[in-house]
Amino acid sequence: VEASIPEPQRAAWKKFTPKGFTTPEEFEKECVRHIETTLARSLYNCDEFATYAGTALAFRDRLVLDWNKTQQNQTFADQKRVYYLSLEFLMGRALDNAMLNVGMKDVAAKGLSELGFRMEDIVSQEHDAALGNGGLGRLAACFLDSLASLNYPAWGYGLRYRYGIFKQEIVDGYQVEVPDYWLDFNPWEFARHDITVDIQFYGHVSKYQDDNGTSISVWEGGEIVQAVAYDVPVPGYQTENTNNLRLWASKAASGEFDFQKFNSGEYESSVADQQRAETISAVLYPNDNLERGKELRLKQQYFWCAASLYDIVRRFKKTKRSWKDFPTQVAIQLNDTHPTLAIPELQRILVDQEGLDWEEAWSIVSKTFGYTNHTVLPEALEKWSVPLFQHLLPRHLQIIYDINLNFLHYVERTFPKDRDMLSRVSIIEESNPKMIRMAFLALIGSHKVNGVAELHSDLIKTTIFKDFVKVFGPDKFTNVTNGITPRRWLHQANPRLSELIASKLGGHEFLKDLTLLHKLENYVDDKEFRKEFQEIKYANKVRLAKHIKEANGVSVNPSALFDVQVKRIHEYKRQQLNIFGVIHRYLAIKAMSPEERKKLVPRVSIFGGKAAPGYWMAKTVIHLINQVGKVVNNDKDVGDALKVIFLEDYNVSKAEIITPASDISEHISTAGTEASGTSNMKFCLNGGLIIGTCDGANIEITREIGENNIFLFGNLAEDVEDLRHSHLYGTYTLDSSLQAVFDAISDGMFGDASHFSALVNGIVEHGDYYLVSDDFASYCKTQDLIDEAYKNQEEWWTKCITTVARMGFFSSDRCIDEYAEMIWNVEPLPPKQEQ
Ligand code: H53
Repeated sequence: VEASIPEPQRAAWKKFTPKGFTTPEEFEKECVRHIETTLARSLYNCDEFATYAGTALAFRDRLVLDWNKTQQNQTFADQKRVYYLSLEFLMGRALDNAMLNVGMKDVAAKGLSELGFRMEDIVSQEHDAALGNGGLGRLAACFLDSLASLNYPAWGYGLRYRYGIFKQEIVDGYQVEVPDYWLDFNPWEFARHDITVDIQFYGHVSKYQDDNGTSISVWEGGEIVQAVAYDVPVPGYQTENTNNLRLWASKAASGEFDFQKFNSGEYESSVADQQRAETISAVLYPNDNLERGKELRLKQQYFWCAASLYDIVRRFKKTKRSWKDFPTQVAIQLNDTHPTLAIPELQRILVDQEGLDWEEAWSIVSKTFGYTNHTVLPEALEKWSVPLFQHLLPRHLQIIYDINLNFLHYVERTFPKDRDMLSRVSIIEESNPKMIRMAFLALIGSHKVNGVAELHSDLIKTTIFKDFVKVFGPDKFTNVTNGITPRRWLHQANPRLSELIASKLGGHEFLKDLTLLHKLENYVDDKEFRKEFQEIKYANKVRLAKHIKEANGVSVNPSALFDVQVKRIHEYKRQQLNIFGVIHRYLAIKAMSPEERKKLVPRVSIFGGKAAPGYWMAKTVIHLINQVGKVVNNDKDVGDALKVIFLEDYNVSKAEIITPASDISEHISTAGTEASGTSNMKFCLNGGLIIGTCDGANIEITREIGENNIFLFGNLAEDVEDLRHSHLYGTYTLDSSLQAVFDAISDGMFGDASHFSALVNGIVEHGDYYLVSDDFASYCKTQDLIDEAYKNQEEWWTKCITTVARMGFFSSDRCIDEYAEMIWNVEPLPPKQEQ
């Protein structure tokens, strides 16, 4: 407020507020101006990248104007805001999205063509913002899009990693990781060097008496690292509303860059301190659904939570309200347990710094937070060792112990006869060393806990949080089934399909209310519509085939059935089941006569996905896929009947090419292990069918689209425990066709068999934890059904079109409205109309 322009000068100011472009000529003018002045390039020195930069800067100008207005509007409206804390935001590219959201892509395309460029080439110059691993990070990005599009006053808070998820190269069939330095040119962020927060680490806690004789705890000593804000505008679709994503970067605190050392010639060690501070936000940990308990990761978490909370509290304090209003003004959503430290941090701010008493503070804290659980996999549940935590965050450890003590007292009073209950629900696991169970802390400190699909939300109540349902009652737990943004995953990724739908539905309204898709059912039998729908799928497959040719050097037939499994490589997602199925198919083809082979539905099996660098088994699966591809793709007997492709470096922008081009996609996790899955939704929305297990959101997709339109197979979640038991203690005989696959591998058909022995032995000798052998026969049978179904093209397309028409439920707009109503209690804030 102090920095605002005095009233008498505002007229002059307003006269010059930029208005943005609306015609191709105006766009060209802005684009050329940026290329020539901002970038200092010229007509004689302007490649596609420079033109991308000019285009991005022209659109950025437009976004910034909307963004400024939105932020001002939010400040003046003074209503409840939501803060989405996520260590990952897998945003992908921004330009195409920005152009479509402001409705100016056609204008820009025209302008670019007049300048001598093709839109496609320009858009593909952009480096993906890959600040995430997989589903969890992409969900956060879809949520930001929906929050902005639905006009919610919402902020995202994350870390500004200098290196996003690594780039994957395939060398001799093996994954090699290459660092992803993505910040050379990033026009989408604004460094706010004036918005910084000092973050403390290490040190010790001292107790003092204040003037009234009450004892206060003071966290002293240790070291300070500075958090610097970088802001990214998040535009909504067809609304001026443009929200903020604030990412924190770490830097040595000004006092810490030791001038003493510097002047006394210890220049190097002084620079080393600087670098150590910057390390905190340097890299994204490349694990998906796996936590490794590294100190630097804990540092990242605290750094980000403390900076974000400081910011949120500072904004609240400006309203001059009383603390009891905090939960009515602020909703904070914890994306998984990664931001759980925000809970003890807010308690610390309120008690140690603002002087509230414990109970009052805790009542505020536990009304503010909501916690989303995304997994029941034991290896993914975060636990921090108490000694490590004590060293890094001594005051927070005390606070967690006090939270736990109060909680356990309550449990003891409520369940006096159940002694074991206390150790089961304690935040502290009595192991050696003791561990802090972050999911329990997140749950105890939140007013709502949600899972991400119905089955998963039921499972958390009967497994990992069973006792907490008894303690808090069932109403604390709820479900918000995941969703995806139709703007990126339909309109942007599949523009022709989006236009076809718009032509039938009378406009693009369905992109804001996806349930309108149901009207497409009226066109299921419309010849013209069906023809166009098929042509679009074919064109998308041709595009992918072209990409495969360029990237892998393999020609694939676009008329073949494209069978796609793209996602992180993980044993529970069972890419091994898929590749064993491919080998089984290959063996069958080899055993056929040439005549029989001609009758087959040709198939292209497409894989993509990264393995965590330390996840040896996942890397073995990648290696096997590539080895199988090498053999199959070069086998003259096979020809078009089967091709096996591993697409390197699967990421958001590749997903935008792959998703619209699939006929069948695979979502085949062991039942009960995939919390939701979201790519299943993307494929269906683009008119692809699914082969899947009864897991995650597949179940709800089936309910919506109908059992006839999905290929389900495999054992159910409720049977998994017994099956695992039977592997370990029963007499289990391996399915004979899977045995044949293993024999082919051990005969060396795909190279040195010893490379794959751990993979095979995990199934044959070590209990087959993911139940590959139990589901193999039904998987193969279902694949045969798919071939049969594909032969009946008329029915096939009916299934595809019906599927698209019934996907309305899976928009992330629906999720966000559910969170807003059930968990956050926030209302949209429509943009102010110009006077
Ligand atoms: O989160 C997705 C789910 C998916 C689940 C995924 C996920 C991660 O990507 C990383 C960690 C984690 O605990 C969960 O695996 O099933 O769709 C979004 O909810």
